[in-house]
Amino acid sequence: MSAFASELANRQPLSQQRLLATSIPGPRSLELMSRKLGAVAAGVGTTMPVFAERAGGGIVVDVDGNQFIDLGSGIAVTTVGASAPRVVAAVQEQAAAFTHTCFMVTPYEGYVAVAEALNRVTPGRHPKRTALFNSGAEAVENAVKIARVHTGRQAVVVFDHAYHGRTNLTMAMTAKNMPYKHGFGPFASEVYRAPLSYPFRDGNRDGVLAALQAIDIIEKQVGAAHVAAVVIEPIQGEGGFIEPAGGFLPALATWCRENGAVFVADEVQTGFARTGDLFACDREGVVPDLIVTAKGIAGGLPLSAVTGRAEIMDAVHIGGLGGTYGGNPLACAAALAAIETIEAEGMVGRAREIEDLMLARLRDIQGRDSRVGDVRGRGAMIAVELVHAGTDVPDPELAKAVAAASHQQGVIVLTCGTYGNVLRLLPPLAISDALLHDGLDVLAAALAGVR
Ligand code: PLZ
Repeated sequence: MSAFASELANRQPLSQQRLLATSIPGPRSLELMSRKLGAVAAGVGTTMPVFAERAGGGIVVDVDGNQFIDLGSGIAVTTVGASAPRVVAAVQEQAAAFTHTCFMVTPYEGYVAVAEALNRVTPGRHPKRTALFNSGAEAVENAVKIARVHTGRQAVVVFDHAYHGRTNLTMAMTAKNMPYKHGFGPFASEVYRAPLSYPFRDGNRDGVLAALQAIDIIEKQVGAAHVAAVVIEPIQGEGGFIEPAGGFLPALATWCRENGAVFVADEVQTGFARTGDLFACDREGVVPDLIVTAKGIAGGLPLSAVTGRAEIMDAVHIGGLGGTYGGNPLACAAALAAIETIEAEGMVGRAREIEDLMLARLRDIQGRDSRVGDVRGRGAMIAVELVHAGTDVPDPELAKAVAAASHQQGVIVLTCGTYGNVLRLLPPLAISDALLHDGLDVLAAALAGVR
């Protein structure tokens, strides 16, 4: 064992409690932040004012020894926990064997094993194939490439409030201008936007009706014969944790099947037990033609995938898909360990327990505070939409103030939403109930403290 490996083995497990050792940010974080300002491009922002040193379970420790409750999972990535034991061991072993050969040059088993695992666990029992990439955006782009070749069509339909990434094609697919698109045009063509079912704001709980409205726009403004793919997040992430009304997704999937379009589920944020199902599509039994995954797939290592019907995936000519790092061996080892962890630790069930705990606490707060317009979400993907008291007018300043106050008290919480007025809770599934309660106490106090 190397000195470093034995040091790691001897490390104390992280104590699972919130701890404020200094003011937030502490002196070492302040120093690092000033170095960041001098060295890192200004366009790369940070949510928290502190720098991380260690993380595990439901805790992130900063460089000043403060321990934060993690209600963000690095934006829904460390679902199995940061430094989950199986992931750490698998990556260490793989790093010692080889770090890279390039699958397109000298293939290796890990990539194939991840493809087999994804073909097994994603919705639908039909023959499937998988291709691996590095980021969510890259996988979304590849899903579009595959759908275009398979259909011989060009149009891509996306939805209001959608988020699909920051590359040129995915910026076009993303709805929100600031900060994602502002000044970065021109954007890719043949991307069309349809209305989304957003029960809190459109007041319509009939998902089939909402789907018919979207389909009407698709047929009238794009033309069914031109649609290569309909790409949708089953529960929207950055757009505000918007869960479409029941029936919306199945109706769209059916329309795609009847009209020769490829139905693509972007499960980059919702995948891998996050929503209390292995995939969010599972809840209504929707079987997407292609499913895009990333984030929770590999316990924090960069990996993404497109998985789908063999006849669609295999439509692309040899050499048409790839990339230097796609399916990097360390990331593949991590993914196999993360999937094993989710299955062995019963993490789908754990996500449902977290849902029950968080929804009960948040609905209680909602009952006492008319600035909480909506509490929604599934599993460990729960949102609080904040509004001006008693109205449905978004209150982004309140969301910002509550998040900042929570950060000061040692809780990592993120905001999202087209209007920036949604607090989103995305704890790792490895978090304890005690930490969740403590984190929600802090959140409740922060909300009560901002008037
Ligand atoms: N599709 C549904 O949620 C990434 C973005 C954070 P990448 N969401 C976090 C930020 O501000 O950049 C995301 C997603 C959905 C695609 C993506 C893109 O995934 O791995 O960030 O490229």
